[in-house]
Amino acid sequence: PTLTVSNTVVNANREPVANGHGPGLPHVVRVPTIQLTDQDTFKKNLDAALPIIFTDLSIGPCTDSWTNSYLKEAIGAESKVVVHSSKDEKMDFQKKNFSYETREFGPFIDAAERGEKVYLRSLSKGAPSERPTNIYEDFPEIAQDFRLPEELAYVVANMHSMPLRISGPVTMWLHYDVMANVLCQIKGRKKVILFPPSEVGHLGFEAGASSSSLDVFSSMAAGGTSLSRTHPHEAILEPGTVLFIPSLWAHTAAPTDGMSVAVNCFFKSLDDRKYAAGRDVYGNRDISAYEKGRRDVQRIVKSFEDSPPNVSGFYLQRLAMELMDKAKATSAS
Ligand code: AKG
Repeated sequence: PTLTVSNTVVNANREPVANGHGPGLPHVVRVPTIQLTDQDTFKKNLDAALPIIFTDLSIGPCTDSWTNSYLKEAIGAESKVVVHSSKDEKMDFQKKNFSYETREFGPFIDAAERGEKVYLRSLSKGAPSERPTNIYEDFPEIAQDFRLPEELAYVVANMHSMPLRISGPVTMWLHYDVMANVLCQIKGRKKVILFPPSEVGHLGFEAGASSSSLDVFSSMAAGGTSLSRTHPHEAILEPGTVLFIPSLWAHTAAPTDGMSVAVNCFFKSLDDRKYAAGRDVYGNRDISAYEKGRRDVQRIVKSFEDSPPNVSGFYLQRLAMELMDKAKATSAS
């Protein structure tokens, strides 16, 4: 789509990363950083739907105060958290190469600091499988140190959830969220790789899944993979910076030097009626048109069941091609 807002705002320095080119390598784009000074600029960036890093926002004293010992003291070293624990550096939701473990917060954060492969993505304390988490309700002892500044008033007004994320050196699997997101990096540095929604077909997502097993960090360094047809957007997050992740941009993240502490805020960027009715604890339940579309696909497939396989295969392919043409025309418009 044509951007109607100034390029200096939404498209600032959206340039190839210097060493991102090589035979068969993907074309890596650096996510630009801007100083966000007002709510209007945030809204323009939201409408442009491109990732961008905001600096100089007042997100509260957490960037200084959230030392491990402070967090332990405030949250309680013995309070229980459910964390992902993995043998592999790269966690994979599809292959489930991690387990969910209930740990005491103190030993958990010590383990993250020692470099163990653990990851806390907080859940609602009262009703983890029913209600989205919110740091103000689930970690009130530390939440007052974190705030969303007025430049992000849109996020506050359309909030879905606010998970606390504390991790050792593990990679969050490639996934997309249906909610838009501002990822506030508080401690440690992190690299996030994001892909435009139009490139979802190259990223190894199986039908109906919002996560993929693709090892993005390794594949980016190797030529001739399916990534050579993609444009990974690379964001380096320093403590105190805030990454806007537009809805449906697949992303994966890894701390660059050990431990990471972040809070992210999922918020609605679509008309309320587009979202699936009912529960969405993680902010990644697909929109209702897609859920209905998948049921329609099942019906279509079923309607060919009494045809010989060569006939049903032929017509299912023709239908798939028709849908692909529509998808391409829509992405390009
Ligand atoms: C998200 O905010 O949706 C993420 O996936 C963040 C992952 C991370 O920061 O570890």
